[in-house]
Amino acid sequence: MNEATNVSQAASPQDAPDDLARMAWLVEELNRHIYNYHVLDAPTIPDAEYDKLFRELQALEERYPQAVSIDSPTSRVGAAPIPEFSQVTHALPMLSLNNGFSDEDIDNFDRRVREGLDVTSAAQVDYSAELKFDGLAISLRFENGVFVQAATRGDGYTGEDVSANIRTVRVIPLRLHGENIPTVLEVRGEVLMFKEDFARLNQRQRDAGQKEFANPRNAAAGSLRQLDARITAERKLRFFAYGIGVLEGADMPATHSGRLAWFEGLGLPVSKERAVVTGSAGMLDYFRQIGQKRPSLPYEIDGVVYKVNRIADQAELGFVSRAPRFALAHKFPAEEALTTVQTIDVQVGRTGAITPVARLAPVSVGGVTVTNATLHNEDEVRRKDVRVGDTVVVRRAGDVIPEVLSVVLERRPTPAPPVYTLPATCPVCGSHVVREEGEAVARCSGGLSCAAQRKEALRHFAGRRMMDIEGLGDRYIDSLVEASLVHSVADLYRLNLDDLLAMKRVADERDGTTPETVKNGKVATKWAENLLAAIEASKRPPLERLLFALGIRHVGESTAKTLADWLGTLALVRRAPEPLLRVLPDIGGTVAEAIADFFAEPKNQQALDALLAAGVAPQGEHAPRAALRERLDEVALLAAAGIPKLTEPRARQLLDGRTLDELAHLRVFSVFGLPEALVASLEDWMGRDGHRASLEALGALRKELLDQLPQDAAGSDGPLAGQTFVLTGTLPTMSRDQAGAMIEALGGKVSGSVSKKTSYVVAGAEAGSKLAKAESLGVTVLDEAGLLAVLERAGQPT
Ligand code: 5U1
Repeated sequence: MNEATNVSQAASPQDAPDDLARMAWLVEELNRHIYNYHVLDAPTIPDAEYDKLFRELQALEERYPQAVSIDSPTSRVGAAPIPEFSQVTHALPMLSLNNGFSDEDIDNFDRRVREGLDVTSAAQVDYSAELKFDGLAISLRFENGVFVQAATRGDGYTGEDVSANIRTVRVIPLRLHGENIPTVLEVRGEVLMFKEDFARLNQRQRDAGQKEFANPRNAAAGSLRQLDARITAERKLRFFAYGIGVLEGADMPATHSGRLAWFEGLGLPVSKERAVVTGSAGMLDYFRQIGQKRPSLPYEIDGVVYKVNRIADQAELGFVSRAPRFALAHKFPAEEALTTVQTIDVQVGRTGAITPVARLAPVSVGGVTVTNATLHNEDEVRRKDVRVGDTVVVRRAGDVIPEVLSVVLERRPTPAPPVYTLPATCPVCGSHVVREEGEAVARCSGGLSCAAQRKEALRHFAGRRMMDIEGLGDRYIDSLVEASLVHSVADLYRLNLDDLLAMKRVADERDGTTPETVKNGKVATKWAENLLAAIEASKRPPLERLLFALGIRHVGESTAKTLADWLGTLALVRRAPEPLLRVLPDIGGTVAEAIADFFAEPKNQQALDALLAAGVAPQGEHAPRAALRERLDEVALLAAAGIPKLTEPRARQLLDGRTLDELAHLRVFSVFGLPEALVASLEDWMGRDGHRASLEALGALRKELLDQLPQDAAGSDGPLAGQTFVLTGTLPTMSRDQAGAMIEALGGKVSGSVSKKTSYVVAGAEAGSKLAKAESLGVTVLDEAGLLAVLERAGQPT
């Protein structure tokens, strides 16, 4: 160890103020030259002179290791290799963008924006128009102007810490320029590789007999995700900034275009190919101009991005699911290529959906080798008449699964191959394949007895946005199912160390991957202990994640959230009848039916009971939202009961002071002045499948809920009547839903957007634009403790 050498060589900084001043000057000077050279493309000193200054700084840093500056350019050569990337939770999620492809999509986007902003039909909206870089999204964090961390996008919520790699990217400043530096700034943007740097890298790879990269995007990703940052330092990566995550301690321009210009002033690279355009005509014009320029750009783009330019308007429009309503990616048409179909297989999905897949002679489509393409469903195969042996056009759009577009009939072999038909039985479990009337999709009827469906259900259940069981990847899931160790999701919670070790032994033997150490009698157990710990740690999910994890058809993250938010407990969700589900916001007929069908299936209820018995318990359950009271209107519930021809006005006419319970006992419907067809429909419906009993049960559940809920949700009653709260960010001990339920229980109202009329904004960690808006409007901001104090004062026992 050369610690002793270091000590003897190192000088004390206090003894050499001139050296220290020189070091500081060199750091600043060299960083300025790096910026001029890499960002402005306008070098101001010869390379040899730069190298001389750099070596001088290196020598001084060796002498004064305690005085090495955090933004020293010597740190850009790459740190020593690390064993793995650590995880970074994004303070604000890194969202994705909705896509548009046609002129009509852009017109519709503009129309939705204008409607959302209540802009009159004649008025136009300004948009910031930018390039959609074909690279990797990244978040850079600067504290007091100094670069401290870089994280990949990951799943949008958690990414990987690639700080050491990003340090090597010369165009990224290690210290921001200028005055008015924020205390915290998270810059979002794209890391990419220019076409000429990509060509040079592939030449080097060829010369070294190493694998070439398929395209600049893959090269950029492969270079950034190097555990040895010295390799990243050898690859020329670039960066363009396009957005802001967290910002503290500085004012920002009120338009997106202003912010991009502000970024430039801070020394961050921003593409010059940007513009502020007006209305959909302006957007389409920009798209065409960029389309023409695209081949001559030094980097690859896959479209352009439009963002509503006024930040206040962006805040007003907000987000839907994981994408902003104020932005749209306008993608260039997908790339296409010709190849032949070698065979057609089928895949079995989580819900048993059978998808025909064409296995193709490998072909490069836009730089990526494609060997499989989806044929969607049987009707699509028939419509396109795809047959084994055909020459077909395949299309790849971004990271979407490639698809077969059409058949080149002139090249069909003779004699013509037979027309494709879907297999009658599931290739995995042998159960019948059934296709219900009116459905495009055929399904394996094996349910969870089909290993393919079990595996897919487990994959979904364990996924990061569901139960988040780290380490339970595809290979282990396949092996657990194949070894019959796991039949249902609850079985995961009964696994022990011996099960996992046995499973791995079988998997390794099957794949021929048994490690030498195992052959010599040594068995590694750490991975299995970690996996068991991860399974254990997944037992307390928020209710919405558990609901999403169950894999109910049509229930994505946002529906799961609505169910958890409005109904509050698993017990209520699992017994909620379809009409009750239908009156919840954003839950339509198909979704409500799918949820009710799922819970009507005894096997699913048993699987859920088994999960609870295994110790899985949703966190943060709470009483139903007080606002549910307004939705429990008997007319709305009856109209949502699925009685053919029964509209809401007719339901009102029919009820006319009666309760649902009374209605369920009526025998004659011809006396209410209803149209004949409706009377027939009512009589028919009431006579079937226990409908009367379900109506009765709906009436009883309605009464039960009304008894539990506070009298007035929106607040003419209760101590918080007339007060509106907005909840934002993560509260330390309770979920936003729980907090909302407590507010509503006292007659307060919970709203999603901040206005001058908002009484309080309750802000937790990582609160975003709502907090900023509250501050700008002078609305009182509370933390969790402040909220509890308000509730206590209002009479809530906390
Ligand atoms: N130019 C640009 N690319 N891009 C990608 N802007 C931009 N903004 C993005 C993404 C994902 O997202 C925010 C609008 C959420």
